[in-house]
Amino acid sequence: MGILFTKLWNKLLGDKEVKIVIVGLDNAGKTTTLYKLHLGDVVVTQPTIGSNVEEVVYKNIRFQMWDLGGQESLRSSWSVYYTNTQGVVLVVDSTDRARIHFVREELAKILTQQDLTKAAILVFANKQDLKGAMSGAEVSKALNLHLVKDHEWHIQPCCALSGTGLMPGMDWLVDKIGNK
Ligand SMILES: Nc1nc2c(ncn2[C@@H]2O[C@H](COP(=O)(O)OP(=O)(O)O)[C@@H](O)[C@H]2O)c(=O)[nH]1
Ligand SMILES: [Mg+2]
Repeated sequence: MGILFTKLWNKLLGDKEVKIVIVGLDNAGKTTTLYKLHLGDVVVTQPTIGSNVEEVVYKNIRFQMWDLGGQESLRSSWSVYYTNTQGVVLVVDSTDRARIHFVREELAKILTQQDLTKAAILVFANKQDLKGAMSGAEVSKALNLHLVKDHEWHIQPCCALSGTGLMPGMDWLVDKIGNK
């Protein structure tokens, strides 16, 4: 996966500085996804607001990741994190039907962020290996993605544990960012 990814980035992005944020509720599979991409060591940073942001810098790309929800103090500082972000990866636990409405609300808030008006949104419908997981179409519907007209978005079913679906999703995102 690492080598493929390198080729992809080299082809599309050159030396351009890129920032991608990975968000989702706790337990969605964000850390698993980031590690599965084999980009290098993930560094946990301690921002002044006191919340953990995991970060990996890979070539000219900065990935930052944090949990959505439960941290009002973080939310008020979101704009700090979203500055210069070209791509957002939203990781969803497709088996977590009880909290999907919460993800929808969080996504709606993300989409209103001034700093993200041009960002492409990739949604990973994760944990497709588990019985009872919502399909990509179901997650899409539950998140009201069809109502999102002012951002480019894409939904990708995946299994972060095995890596299935991760590259097609990142491929889409890189393509969108590279064409900007
Ligand atoms: N079955 C299954 N479990 C997964 C998948 N992705 C993540 N997990 C598990 O879900 C739990 C939470 O994953 P983690 O990456 O820590 O979530 P985070 O809180 O969003 O960073 C861990 O036990 C992972 O092993 C997946 O695709 N399938
Ligand atoms: Mg995590």
